Amino acid sequence: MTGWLVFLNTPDSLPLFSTTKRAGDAGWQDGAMTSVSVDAPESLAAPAVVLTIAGSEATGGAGAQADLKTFQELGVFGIANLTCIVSFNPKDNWNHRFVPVDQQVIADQLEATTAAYGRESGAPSVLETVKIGMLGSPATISTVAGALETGQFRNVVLDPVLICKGQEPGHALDTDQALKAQILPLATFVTPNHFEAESLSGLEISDVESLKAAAIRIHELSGAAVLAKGGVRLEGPDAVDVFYDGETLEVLSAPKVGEVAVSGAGCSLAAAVTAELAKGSSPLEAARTAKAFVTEGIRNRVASGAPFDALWQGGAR
Ligand code: PXL
Repeated sequence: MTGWLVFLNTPDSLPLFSTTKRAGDAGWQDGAMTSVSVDAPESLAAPAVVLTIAGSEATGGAGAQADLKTFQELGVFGIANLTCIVSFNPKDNWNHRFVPVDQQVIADQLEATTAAYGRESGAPSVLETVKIGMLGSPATISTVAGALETGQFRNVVLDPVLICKGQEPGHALDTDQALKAQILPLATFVTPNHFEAESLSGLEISDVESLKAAAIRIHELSGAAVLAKGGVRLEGPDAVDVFYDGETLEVLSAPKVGEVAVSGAGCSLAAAVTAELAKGSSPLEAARTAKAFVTEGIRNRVASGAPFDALWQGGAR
């Protein structure tokens, strides 16, 4: 097969390499481009393709940015469709400034992604695994639920972001209720933190036994595999999470790294589960790998001028 090295007509642009596009393909006839034929391998292994439907968090610790970095580290091709933009406010105690993306723009992103990588797209690696992060409003929840209801996704990993670090609980009850009613039943894997596990299960969680009870309850409510995170919230030397999928109940435990939650840990955990499921792991294997990935990311966390550290996805390298 022949590939094409393409140079844009700007002196300092980098060469772009494609093994699948040919000079005559639509979009490659622009007079601003010149192309040179080079040899390319006969076939390239197509990486698994995954999508995150999530918010942007401007400082790069959480949200879609954390998801994409996790996907890249774990060897899958990551796509992000943005639902909102969060900019912490350093002049107001680093509280969240939240701007939703227009519903039509969310729908447009989903349409483009499905056309490029969905079941009907002809892509060598079909997009069947999606992670749902921060949705932020009932309107966005309805738009995203509509996309999930088309049945194009085999794995739907839900990080049920009910509240971000620093936010007051219960600030947006209508959003929380819409998430429980419309998205939770469509999930195949859910990763609630301590607060979210209490909210979804209706149970108080104070130790490993109550975390197990909550994981079982959330599985009963959703039918999904559950990875309920005790994190730094439960007392003791270890960060303890509970996995339950209706058959296997397993406590995943790793020594705590500090006593303060790190930004992006929840996003990266769910993104790592997503990547591993897309590569063919079982839910339990995906949970174990994700826990190890996040533990290393926290161990190698990144400090900044913000009053919280960010997980480093390269920590496991
Ligand atoms: O960590 C939860 C989270 C998810 N997504 C976005 C966020 C946050 C927390 O700040 O901003 C976009």
